Amino acid sequence: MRSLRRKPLRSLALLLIAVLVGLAVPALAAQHSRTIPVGDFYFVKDVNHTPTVHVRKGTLVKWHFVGFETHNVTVLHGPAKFHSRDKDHGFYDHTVTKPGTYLIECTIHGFKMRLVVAK
Ligand SMILES: [Cu+2]
Repeated sequence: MRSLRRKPLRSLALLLIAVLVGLAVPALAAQHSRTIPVGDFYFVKDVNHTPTVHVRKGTLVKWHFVGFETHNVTVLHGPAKFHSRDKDHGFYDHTVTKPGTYLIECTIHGFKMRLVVAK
């Protein structure tokens, strides 16, 4: 029967699709990410100026709470508003989708950083 003889081809096609999906999933997982420390009492590193971090649009930004005190990540000015909860450990993750310059503050202590998102 013709239909029986076609089935191996169908299996081959399904196998091919499975292989292509298998290749595509790791590519999605390879989204750009950038980790930014949140310490006592600074973003990025303990310096006497407001640090600036440059990333591309679509980057997953991971603020890592490395201090002993409780802090937060809050956009004061920028193309989009987002903020974390008050945290003393772990991460706050946010994917930046709108290009521009964000001024970010820990509203508990007042230290700041700039995040520049390129197109
Ligand atoms: Cu703080």
